[in-house]
Amino acid sequence: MKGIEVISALKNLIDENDVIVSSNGNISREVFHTLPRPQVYLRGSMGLPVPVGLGLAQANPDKRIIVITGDGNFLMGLGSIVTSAFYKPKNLKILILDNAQYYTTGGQQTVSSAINYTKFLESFAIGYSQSKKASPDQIEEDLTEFLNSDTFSALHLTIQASKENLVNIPWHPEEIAEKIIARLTK
Ligand SMILES: Cc1ncc(C[n+]2csc(CCOP(=O)(O)OP(=O)(O)O)c2C)c(N)n1
Repeated sequence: MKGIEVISALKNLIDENDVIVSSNGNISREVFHTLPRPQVYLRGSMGLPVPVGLGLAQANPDKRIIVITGDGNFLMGLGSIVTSAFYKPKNLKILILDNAQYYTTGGQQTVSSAINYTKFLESFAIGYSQSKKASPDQIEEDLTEFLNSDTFSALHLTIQASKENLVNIPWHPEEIAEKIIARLTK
């Protein structure tokens, strides 16, 4: 499956109580073009989806914070998974979409293949963790289980690199922040 197909499968599983934090580059574009707006679309700031998600989860315990991150972004901000595992916010869900490359900047290889994600995530005693290949027959069930588990959760899915050429998000970071603050403080 492609990342955009996984993201599309989230459409029927989320509601207005959920806040998505998407990693910079292609994933933010896919989220912008596929899911209800506004969400926290990171732009430029690589490595920050998990730290931003953790902060939002701590500050908004009544909301479910769903981080959608590429493997490059996840690996760049790796320390924050340890901090998240320490605090274990039940409302923090981390979805890692692993295409083994920095697709956004031209497809350079990441070091993701060096990691056994099953063992890696389990080693932090994350309440719910899974690592598997995204499959059309299973995706809805996998996402439902991941989102509805009553613990801090992580789901690592291997995906195919996208081929979409989506137009960039037309909102500046300041605009994104204003819109999301308005949503969170409503
Ligand atoms: C600190 C920093 N380094 C490099 C970049 C350039 N950059 C933007 S997106 C990206 C790739 C992100 O890779 P990944 O999270 O795996 O997502 P994918 O593009 O594969 O969907 C890179 C290298 C950046 N924005 N910031």
